[in-house]
Amino acid sequence: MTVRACLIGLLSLFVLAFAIPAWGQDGATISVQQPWARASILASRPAAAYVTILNKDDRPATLVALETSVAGRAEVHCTVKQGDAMKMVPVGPIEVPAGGSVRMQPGRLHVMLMDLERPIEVGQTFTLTLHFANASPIAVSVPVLEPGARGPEDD
Ligand SMILES: [Cu+2]
Repeated sequence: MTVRACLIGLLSLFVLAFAIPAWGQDGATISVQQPWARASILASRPAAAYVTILNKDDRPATLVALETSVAGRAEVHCTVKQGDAMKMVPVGPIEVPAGGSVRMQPGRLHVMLMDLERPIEVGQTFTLTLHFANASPIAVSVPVLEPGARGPEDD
C-alpha cells in the first residue's frame, strides 16, 4: 500500500447538514474532534496521538504543522505495509477536502510525538495545537489512554 493509498483510504465525505459558511471568521469552519493519545512506555520511545479533522468549508484545509509541549517534535505519520513488514513514514501536509474529514486511527494515520521529555502517562492530558494553511491554529486537549487502546470508546 502506498502512502497515497493510505491517505485516500482515510478521506471520507460527510453530510453537510448544518454547514453554514462563516465568512470572515477565519478557521471557524474547521474543527478537531475526538482527540486522544496512547501512553508511551518509555520517554525514549515515541507516543502516538489521534484526531479527526472536519472541514465544513468549501475550500480544502491543509494541516501544515503540529505543536505540543510534551514532545520536541510532532509530525503526521502513515503506517504502510512493505512486504511483510509494517513501516511508518512521515506524511504531510495533510489536505482535508472541502466538506470532508480526515480520521486518524491506530495502524494508519497518526500524530507521532517524538523527543519526549518524560513518558506520556495514562490519565494525563496535554495540549496539541494544529496549524493550518489559510486558517487559525486549533488547540485541543488530548486525554491519554492505555498503550493498547483503540480509541476513546474503548474504555
Ligand atoms: Cu509513527
